[in-house]
Amino acid sequence: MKILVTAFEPFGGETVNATGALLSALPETAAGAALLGETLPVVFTQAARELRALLDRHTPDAVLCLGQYGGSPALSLERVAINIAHGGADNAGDAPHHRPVVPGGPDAYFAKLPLDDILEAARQAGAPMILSNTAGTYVCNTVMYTLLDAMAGGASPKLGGFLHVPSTPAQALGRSLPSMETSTALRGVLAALTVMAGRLQ
Ligand code: PCA
Repeated sequence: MKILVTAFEPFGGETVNATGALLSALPETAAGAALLGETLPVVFTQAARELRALLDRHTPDAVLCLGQYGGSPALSLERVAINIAHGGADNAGDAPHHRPVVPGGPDAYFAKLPLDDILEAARQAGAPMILSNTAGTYVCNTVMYTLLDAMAGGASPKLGGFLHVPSTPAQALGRSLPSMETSTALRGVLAALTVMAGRLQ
């Protein structure tokens, strides 16, 4: 059993992405599932392309994509991805305006995750996690939409979804920005992965 976990490179002028430390801290397995860590670029088109290539290369049984959302004080488990790429310049200077992620694709996809079980597992692990009803319209939403579109088209994962994580305390220094210690965020990520691995058995 293999679970692909993706993180992102830094963006928005920052030197780190909170998901990078999480990826480095991941154990090799969770509840019997091998964990494969990969980092995606914060570039709309390239991130989508690389994610599809990773699905082909690793044929994972499940995928959990991680992204940083600096405005949230809690881990945010995303319910839905929409077929819109819209926002300020990505790391390659692309600033899409109301552009579909997949031309002709469905308006939205729901996460293929046991949301309630993951929220409860995070609560028991002592990691603040909420259910979010929007992953935004930036690169994270594009990656979540692309993942679920690939799954709808027959890609290998049986489970897949997205978790936004807050900034780290180091990123929030001197700013009025909520943050979460990586150790706390990691407990939430591992809770999610453990639930996912359990569902795959
Ligand atoms: N967060 C951005 C893109 C990369 C990341 O870590 C987002 O929320 O779309």
